[in-house]
Amino acid sequence: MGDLLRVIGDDGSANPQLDPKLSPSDAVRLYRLMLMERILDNRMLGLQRQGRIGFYGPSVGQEATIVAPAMTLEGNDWIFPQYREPGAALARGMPLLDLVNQFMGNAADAVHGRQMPCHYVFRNGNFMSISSCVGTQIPLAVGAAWAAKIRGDRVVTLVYFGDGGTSTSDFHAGMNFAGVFRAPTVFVCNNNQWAISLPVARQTASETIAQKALAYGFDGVRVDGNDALAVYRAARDAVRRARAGGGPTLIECVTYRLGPHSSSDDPSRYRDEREVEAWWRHDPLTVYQSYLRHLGIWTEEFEADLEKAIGEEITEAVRQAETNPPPPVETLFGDVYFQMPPHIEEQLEDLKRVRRR
Ligand SMILES: Cc1ncc(C[n+]2csc(CCOP(=O)(O)OP(=O)(O)O)c2C)c(N)n1
Ligand SMILES: [Mg+2]
Repeated sequence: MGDLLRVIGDDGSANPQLDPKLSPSDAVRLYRLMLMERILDNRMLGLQRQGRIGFYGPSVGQEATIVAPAMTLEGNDWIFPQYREPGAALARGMPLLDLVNQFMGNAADAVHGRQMPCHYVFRNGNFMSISSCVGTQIPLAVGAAWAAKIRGDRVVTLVYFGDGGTSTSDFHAGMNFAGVFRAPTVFVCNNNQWAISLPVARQTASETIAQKALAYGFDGVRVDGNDALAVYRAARDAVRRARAGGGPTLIECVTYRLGPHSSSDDPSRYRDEREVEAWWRHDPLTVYQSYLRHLGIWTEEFEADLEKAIGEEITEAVRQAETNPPPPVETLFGDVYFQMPPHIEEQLEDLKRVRRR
């Protein structure tokens, strides 16, 4: 359990025993989604600094951990995200424009600007709404899986959470319940070594996070979270096992948060830049590029074309999103009551009067 699962070797070849053998189109799709997430992060942080979006939580360094598990799911499966998974939402088919509308909290945002930026939802892709509260998505994923099992649906739920999330009582409740009821849930822990300013060594005294699964009666695997093929392989096996009635799996993806916790954080205040530099040498995009190069797919020209296409796609989404007005203030009153109580109705009328003035 202490060993790290790796598939991509130093020369870019995939270990033949472990290679998930992606089709060439899936292999490229995986890379495109990771690169999209990287470029999107840079652009959105830039927009946040310009005051065009309110807040942003980047996922630089964690792209493999985020995108690969989402790609192993089927259409009826569900994702219960943490808050750093735009690549997973895009993998579920969320239009980029919907994502950017949510970051801007404008009138076209599916959640009407009521959530923090970066707390998106994609109902058509069974991508649950994001909750800031650390760990709350974990028992929800297990409950949904259990419901599916009772109904006899062959549905798997996949839940993302961080190393910090493993210290919550929700982690315990979810893991315990999943173990007892053999819920078809795949637990994906992004162990990015930090929970804002708290290092993982202060989070848990366990040698690994994966080993915690043992106490709940199911398997835990520890994966190089910057090796997209290793993450894919572990997630695919766990999803298959869950779907076949074999119960849950915990996957610990050992990775690193290369950027700040969020646009409101300055990590130079609490961590050594040399640690960050060391992890940049194991950048999941570079690791995966070496695999694609080994396959004869990746060239500098391929990269340049892809970066250009993604850049243009984002520019266009931002342009369109910025043509949308803010949500009308009256929407504050919507979507809560089936029948609005009189005192709330009165407040709405007051608001309209004030606005007319
Ligand atoms: C219940 C709860 N406590 C504290 C916070 C403040 N908070 C937001 S993110 C975070 C750290 C989470 O770390 P981790 O689970 O490792 O996820 P990461 O941000 O590293 O992806 C904290 C403490 C919160 N949102 N909810
Ligand atoms: Mg963390």
